[in-house]
Amino acid sequence: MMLKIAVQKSGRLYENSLQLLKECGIEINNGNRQLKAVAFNFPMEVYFLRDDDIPQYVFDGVADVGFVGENVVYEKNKDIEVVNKLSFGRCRLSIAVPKNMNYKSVADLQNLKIATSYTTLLQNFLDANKVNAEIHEISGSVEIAPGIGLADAICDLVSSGSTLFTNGLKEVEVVLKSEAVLVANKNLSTENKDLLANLLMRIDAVKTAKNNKYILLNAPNSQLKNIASVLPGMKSPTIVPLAESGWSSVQSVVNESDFWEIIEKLKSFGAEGILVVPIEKMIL
Ligand code: PRT
Ligand code: ZN
Repeated sequence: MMLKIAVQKSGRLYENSLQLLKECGIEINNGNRQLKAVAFNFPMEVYFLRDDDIPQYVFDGVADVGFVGENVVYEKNKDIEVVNKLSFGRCRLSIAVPKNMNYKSVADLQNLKIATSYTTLLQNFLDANKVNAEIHEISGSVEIAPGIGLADAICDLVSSGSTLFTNGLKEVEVVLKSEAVLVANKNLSTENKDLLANLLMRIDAVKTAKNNKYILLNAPNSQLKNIASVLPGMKSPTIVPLAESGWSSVQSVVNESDFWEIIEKLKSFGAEGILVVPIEKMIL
């Protein structure tokens, strides 16, 4: 039994997809860029495809699962399952207009001609906002359409916004926020469901580890109660006496999001020699 996974063959998702598999302990040799590769140490076969084709291949069962952007998943609208968000490939599908246009609300799009490669998502957005506009489908270089008189506005992916800026456009509506996701066929065999569960457990361990840091510090024993109160740890902090009497070493795990706030409090309670270490895997 093999779990067949579809990965973008080149482009913005390629590196991160292979990196994630690697961090999950799954090694693939794609040195000479074949279309298909077998993992050394996990029953997995990797298919390298154009991202646009991945939803269809997963729907047909040619691939069991795949890494692809939500923008592609929802545009293609195949009956497949989104099983996990992957925290890379973040972008948004947005509507942009020439920067000198006096744009006040979505009603200003009425009767405009909008160029996009995302006709389904754009049509749904316009319908939801009761706007009538002409959708002009183009497959690439959407951002130049207003400049050459092909359209009045565009609907395209944006990340930093610099492409819009250099083309004299401004972002006015967000149609969809997107990141890379793991999609799966809805009729997997029992064996492949088990392999997918194993893969998901590994992905979660990698993601959780990235959101947490291991912290070690020295603290005066008189302050241990205060210090323990701000350190959650997996269960509770580990406290070990130091050779120097009256002092202890405290070890714990803290979340990235409240990291600096915790450091401030620890310092105010007299913590010294604070070390912060990345975590490779974290299984809760
Ligand atoms: O050959 P293939 O069809 O597989 O690749 P592709 O050219 O269709 O896709 P690719 O590699 O460009 O993008 C793959 C996926 O990456 C997309 O489907 C998104 O899910 C995600 N992603 C994240 C992006 C961006 N950020 C992004 N900025 N995809 C495209 N862009 C483009 C955008 O279209 C525009 O041209 O980058 C430009 C805007 O970037 P900024 O930084 O100037 O705003
Ligand atoms: Zn594509």
